[in-house]
Amino acid sequence: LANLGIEDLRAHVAAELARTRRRSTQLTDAVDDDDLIRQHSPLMSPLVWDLAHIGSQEELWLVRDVGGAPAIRPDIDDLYDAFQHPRADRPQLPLLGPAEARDYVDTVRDKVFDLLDRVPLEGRRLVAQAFAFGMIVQHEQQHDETMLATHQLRKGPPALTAESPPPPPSEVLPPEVHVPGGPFVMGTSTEPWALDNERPAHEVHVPGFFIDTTPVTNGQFLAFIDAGGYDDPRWWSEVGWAHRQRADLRAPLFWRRDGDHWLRRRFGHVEPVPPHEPVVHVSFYEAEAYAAWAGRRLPTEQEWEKAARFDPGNGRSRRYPWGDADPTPEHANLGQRHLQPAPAGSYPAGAAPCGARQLIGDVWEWTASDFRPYPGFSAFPYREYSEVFFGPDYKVLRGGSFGTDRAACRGTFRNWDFPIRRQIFAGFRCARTARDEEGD
Ligand code: AVJ
Ligand code: FE
Repeated sequence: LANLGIEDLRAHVAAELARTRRRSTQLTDAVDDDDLIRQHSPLMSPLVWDLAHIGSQEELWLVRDVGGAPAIRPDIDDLYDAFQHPRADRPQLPLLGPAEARDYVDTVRDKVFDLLDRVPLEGRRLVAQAFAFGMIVQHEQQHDETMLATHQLRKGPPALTAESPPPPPSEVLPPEVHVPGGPFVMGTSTEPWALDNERPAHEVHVPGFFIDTTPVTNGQFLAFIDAGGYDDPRWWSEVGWAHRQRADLRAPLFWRRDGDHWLRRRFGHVEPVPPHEPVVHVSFYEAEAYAAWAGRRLPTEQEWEKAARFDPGNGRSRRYPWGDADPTPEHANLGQRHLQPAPAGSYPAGAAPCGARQLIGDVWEWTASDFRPYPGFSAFPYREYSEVFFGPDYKVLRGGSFGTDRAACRGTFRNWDFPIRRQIFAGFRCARTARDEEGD
């Protein structure tokens, strides 16, 4: 992207906007109007809110800010401001109906395509102007993942279809891989569409550690359940145990015991829990408890990024585990192509230099770290994107899931959520500090 000429950049942005809108349309056309305006869980907005919010942000950031054009619908700004209304309250608002919301996002998009043809994307303004378009693509993609989570919470017959992921290669992988101690460059100052919280690039010193080759699987997580892990406060932090008690947690969200085995609900299908698939829909607290039971811990965000990006051959940090090339379907399970994680050990072409697999795609991975600014952080373009979330309340998740688009996922990408959250497509892998005799 950084090396594209201006016309190529315009064409790239136009193609990404169109590709993203096709996904939003699929997610909202898959159900009827009743279903679009209904709230499927107090944790989520009605789908029709997400759709009009996508248009509203696009109007604010592109049509008005970049284009300097007058407002199309100044009357609805407040309805679609996520800070004004918590998700649980959104169904009570006088929202645009499904037909109005579709008309609105189409109107905004027409103006954005006009703007894209005439906006100067060269010189000093290129970075800010092009970034605004990239940010809007990513924003819509993020809401497409949120809408996918709403689909997962929705009761009733399946509305979405997708191919199963390919089977994993039949090799025996080591359970963990080593990452050498020493400095590495975390974050980025050059990735064109990186958001403010991924910036700037900075050197960090990370002592040697081991990290799981793959995310923790359902089969491994079942062993924790069978060993009474949910009933043993030894494995849980104090706040984690309090939450486990209050919320009566006994298994990942969407699991149900059926005699002596477990079933899970996945986009309207009920099926036996597949043992080789990465576990998904667990909170940070459950991930932390599993790791303690396994005699290990969650990786810090620094460890995760070093495992994913550090190339010991030349000391550089890669854009992705496999190198600097943009993701393809051979590298990672991204983009809602498959509506489930691929079995552990899949995607050998996406392996990191350390040997870890599936760091990008499949499931978001909880890290041990709070969401904090990097040294030298500066909010861009708004404090509300990241800065207001910094602090101890949110934990960082890395790597993206099967529901994340490649435009909204990089080796440097940082997601964050409350540690109790389970409706997101989150799993984890474990780590441990290298002992002295294991070298650094
Ligand atoms: C980065 C995924 C936590 O969905 O709350 C969407 C992204 N910000 N609209 C979210 C976002 C504003 C954000 N996450
Ligand atoms: Fe948003």
